[in-house]
Amino acid sequence: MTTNKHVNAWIDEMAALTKPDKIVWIDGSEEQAEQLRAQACSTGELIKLNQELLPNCYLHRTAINDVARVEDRTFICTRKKEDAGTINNWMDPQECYAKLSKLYDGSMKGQTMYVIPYSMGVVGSDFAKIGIELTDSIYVVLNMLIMTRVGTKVVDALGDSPDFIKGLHARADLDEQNRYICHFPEDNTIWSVNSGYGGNVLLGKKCFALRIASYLGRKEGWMAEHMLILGVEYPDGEIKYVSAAFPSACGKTNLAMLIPPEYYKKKGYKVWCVGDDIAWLRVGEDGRLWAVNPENGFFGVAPGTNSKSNPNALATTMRDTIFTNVVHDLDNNTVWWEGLNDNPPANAIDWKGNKWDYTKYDKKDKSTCGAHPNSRFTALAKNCPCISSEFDSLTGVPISAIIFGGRRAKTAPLVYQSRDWQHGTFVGSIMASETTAAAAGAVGVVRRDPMAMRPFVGYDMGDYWAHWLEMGKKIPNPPKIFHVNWFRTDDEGHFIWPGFGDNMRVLMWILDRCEGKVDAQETAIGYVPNPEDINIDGLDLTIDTVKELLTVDKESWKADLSNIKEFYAGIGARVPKEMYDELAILEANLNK
Ligand code: GTP
Ligand code: SPV
Ligand code: MN
Repeated sequence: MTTNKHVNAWIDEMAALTKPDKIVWIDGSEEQAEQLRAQACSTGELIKLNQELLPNCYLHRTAINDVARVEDRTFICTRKKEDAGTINNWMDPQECYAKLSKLYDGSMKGQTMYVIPYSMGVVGSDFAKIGIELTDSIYVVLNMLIMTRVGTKVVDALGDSPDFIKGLHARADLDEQNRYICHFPEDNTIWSVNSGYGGNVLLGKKCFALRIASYLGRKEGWMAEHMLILGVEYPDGEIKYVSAAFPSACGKTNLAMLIPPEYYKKKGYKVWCVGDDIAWLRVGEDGRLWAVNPENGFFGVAPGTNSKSNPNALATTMRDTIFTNVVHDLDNNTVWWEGLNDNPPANAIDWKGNKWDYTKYDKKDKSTCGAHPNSRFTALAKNCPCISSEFDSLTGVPISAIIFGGRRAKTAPLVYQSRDWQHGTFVGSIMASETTAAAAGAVGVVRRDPMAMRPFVGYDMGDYWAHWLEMGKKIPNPPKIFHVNWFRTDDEGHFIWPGFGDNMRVLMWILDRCEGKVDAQETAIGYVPNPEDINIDGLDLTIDTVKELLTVDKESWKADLSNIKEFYAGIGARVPKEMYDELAILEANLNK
């Protein structure tokens, strides 16, 4: 398929190691994809769903021990340990290659190795970067065909260049004890073995577009971030764009596709989705920060997605979609998940492949769920009703505001604004959130997740903050930086803020602030809205509740300080001095 000697030599070497019976190039054609779907259905790897109700949709179930990213088995392999930083797991590259080579050795015997040439970003654009993933999994091939731009056009764009990211994936035995997701940023290489799940194996996504790309971005002067991108269209047709970083399963897909509340809809406001998970950002010639979404589809959380919470996401999944680990409704050969509606199927198979009795389903006991809490849909961006006309733009979109956020039951107010870029970087650095099912491990524990990049930064976290500060100096007209929290709860543990589409009310305050159209109160942590400036027209919510949502409780912030200090100390020597300066300002403000 190519005469590129770098590509061919590498494939030969990987094939000699994994020993597949056959090597098949993925050309991006519909004929080939269709043939692979048929093959996967014949072996049970995929289940073809009701083609009238869900055209070109399929269901896949992963191994029971393989349902989420595995952060404790994810490694950054730099020659110097310090360069991987204290937050990342590290292995010496040579040691790691040797260790994983044993696991890969002969792992594709009797199987086919698929070669997936893909581009992150529009093929041939200045933003785009090319990867090649080798895999023994048709499921991975079919997901990559949705999530990235794949095929002959990518091979042509690469030409004879050695500039591509080499990804090797083998399912091997799906052995948890020997599962490894390893990154070699100094060699442009990713090795993944013993998993068949999402972020562990779709190597263009977290592995390349965040871990490797964040490393490249620092070297080359741009940023790779765990951010959605959306555009708010005003009644006069002008569109303003924001990007937002929330940790995994904290609302990026939902915000990116939000439907405006009646109040705004009637006036003619619209919201357009550019991306739901990853943004690559560069300084434009006009001195603003410009963003593209390097992906081609959405790998979204299924549970909780319904016609009220996220109708656009639901509509996107009605065709050309692969569902993973959701409930199979046998009566009409469709899918179901918790939070889709109140009619769980009576005749159903759960995510583990067992008969599922919905009458035993108890909302409070996750082990009775029919769909895994981290079950997902892989859907094409172009099928999204609110996809932005700039989705395929070569230059991206100009960003007015960057928004950080997390799941905090108390402490963080509904929204606040940082004083400037440096303070905004600090606000990102102290982000914290309750953990979710997107990663293996305990759920609901508060942990620091700076810029939502804790699991995804490909180098030292202190250096990463320094890069943010550096970038701030290079953007003559930088976005303003905000922090939001949709997840404050009352004493009974109910969310106070309605969230979802109503988050637009907060976005409008943010955009008004960017244009200096609205005042704010200066508090210890930054600027907080005057309660009457959050539009609650049509909401079943009083101004007092808004006041409550906006309170900055100094005592709980003070309690957070010691945790922040510990966290900074753990990151170590490379935390920039400016971050400690900001910490000192926060402490002084809280003690005033
Ligand atoms: P990743 O794909 O893992 O990066 O997740 P994400 O950040 O895209 O999160 P997503 O939008 O899929 O939301 C995850 C969960 O949070 C879902 O169960 C949603 O229903 C819930 N959620 C999203 N937005 C809101 C909100 O505004 N309020 C509340 N209460 N829940 C929300
Ligand atoms: C996340 O966990 O942030 C995801 C899903 O977007 S995964 O692709 O598995 O990383
Ligand atoms: Mn994500």
